[in-house]
Amino acid sequence: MTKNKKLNAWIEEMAELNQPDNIVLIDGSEEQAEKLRAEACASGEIFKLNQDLLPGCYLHRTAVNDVARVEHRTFICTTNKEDAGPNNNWMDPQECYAKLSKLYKNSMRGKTMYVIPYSMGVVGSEFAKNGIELTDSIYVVLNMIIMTRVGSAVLDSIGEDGDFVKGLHSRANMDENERYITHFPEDNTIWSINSGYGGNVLLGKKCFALRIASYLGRKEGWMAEHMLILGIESPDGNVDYLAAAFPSACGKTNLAMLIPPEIYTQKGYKVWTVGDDIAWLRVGEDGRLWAMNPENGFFGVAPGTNMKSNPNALLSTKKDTIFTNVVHNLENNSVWWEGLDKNPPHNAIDWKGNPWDPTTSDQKGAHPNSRFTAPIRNCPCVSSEFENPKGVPISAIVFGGRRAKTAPLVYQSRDWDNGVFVGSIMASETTAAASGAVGVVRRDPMAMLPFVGYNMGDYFAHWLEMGTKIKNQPKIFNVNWFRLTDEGDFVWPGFGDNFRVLEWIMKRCKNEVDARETEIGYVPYAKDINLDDLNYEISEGRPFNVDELEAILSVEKDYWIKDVENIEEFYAKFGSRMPAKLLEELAGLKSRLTK
Ligand code: OXD
Ligand code: MN
Repeated sequence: MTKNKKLNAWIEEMAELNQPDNIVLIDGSEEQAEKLRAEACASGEIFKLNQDLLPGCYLHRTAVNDVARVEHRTFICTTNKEDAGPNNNWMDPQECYAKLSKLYKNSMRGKTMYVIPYSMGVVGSEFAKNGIELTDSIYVVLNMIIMTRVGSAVLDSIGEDGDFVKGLHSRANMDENERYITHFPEDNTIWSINSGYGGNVLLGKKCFALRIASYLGRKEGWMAEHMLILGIESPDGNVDYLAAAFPSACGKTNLAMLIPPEIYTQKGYKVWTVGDDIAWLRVGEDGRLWAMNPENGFFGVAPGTNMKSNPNALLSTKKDTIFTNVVHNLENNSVWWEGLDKNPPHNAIDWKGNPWDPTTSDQKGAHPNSRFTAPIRNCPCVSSEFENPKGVPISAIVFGGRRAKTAPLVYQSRDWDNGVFVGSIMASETTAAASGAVGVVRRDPMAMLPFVGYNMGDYFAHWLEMGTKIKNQPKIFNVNWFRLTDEGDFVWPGFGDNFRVLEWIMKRCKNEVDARETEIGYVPYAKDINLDDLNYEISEGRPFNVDELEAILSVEKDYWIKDVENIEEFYAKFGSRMPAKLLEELAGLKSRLTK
């Protein structure tokens, strides 16, 4: 089937196991993609939307029991359990292969197995990596064509003896009790079964570009991170880049495509998007840290996306996009979701496939995790450097979380090691919107808890080790857009106004502004965050002002002392794999707070 013997043998072996009726190689051509779209429309797997309103756009609905990533069914299979660490579910590789082989057996009978050659990064470039995904789903093929670079050019780049990550996906019988998302980092292999949901089946994304890539990065001296990448253009035309990690539901996609307040755009400031979810970071020849986005599309959450919250994301979905689990508006054969606008359709089908009318139904029309899969090239603010195979040089790394009180609006770490500590203690509090208790602190180091393909203690050590290799280190910051008043209102306006904080961060990187040294790091003086033209009412009749700013820049020791206890418990889970340096950082923080 290809020039690569190892690849051919593996395809044969997987076909023998799954017994598809046909095998089709995805060549990346528009003709082939169009044929597959027609086939999927005919079978009801996707629906063609109004091509005048949404050219090239389709709608898909997953099974109702299959709407999100399944962390409890996600496994890292390393020879030694310790290497997967307490942050991962573990299975012995041979045991897992044997167990899943039974589930895959004959699972593609009567179906076609598609062979998708794909590249994470610009095809054939030095920092790109190749993968092959075998799947029985046209929906997966069409999504992979948007999310990655797919086709024959990738096979050419793999050549006769090149390496590739082997991914096998079968929908099998969609039994959620037999759903497995498994990774074999020692063999560059991913096996996914009984799911059709993006995060579980688009194997280039979380499975390869984070879990397998983080393992490879440690071995090869680079980093795979759950980070957006953006560029800030100043009026003089200079662009500085930052990479930022946030847990889910913290506005990562919004920040990646932020539109600065008018007082800045009038002066000529702009934000350019390089990526919204994943960054691969390497040390460049110039001793700086360079970041590239290995993906080619956005797999964004639809609800809440509108022309106010994120016009660039919404505009990205106006053509060549696949919508999953949103409302099907039968009035004009388009799509709708909660938070799009105030005009829900009355003649519609909800995400479960049932007739839906918002005036009579108390159910949401779109699933809260409904998605759009859109090509990055559609984004009005896509960076000119997006296709640069080397990526962009990073001036600042920004960590963030959702904390009602503890973390100030922004602070800067003392140095790289302290910055690694700041990333390692990242946390979010659960909100009323999420299931489970409200206000519970969930630690999510570097937003990578579900995505590190090995022991988190070793991951921290790798971050520390990388610091020793970067001559011109980026500065490391932490932000918290989510401070609440005692009444539960957001103090900071967020969205585009977050640019005011990014401006301070960039000034710190250029040594253009002073800061106040505190127990946790460097915090801005309130006068140095530009509040010009900021019109925001925290609650009715309570305008945001410099006193409110002072309040959210304060370091509240009692909260921090409590947080230290929680961090101590969290660190203890990693036992002897926890780097001594981070334990020292924690002890240092504790002693500064209790002095
Ligand atoms: C995502 C996630 O879908 O982080 O990007 O869950
Ligand atoms: Mn993500």
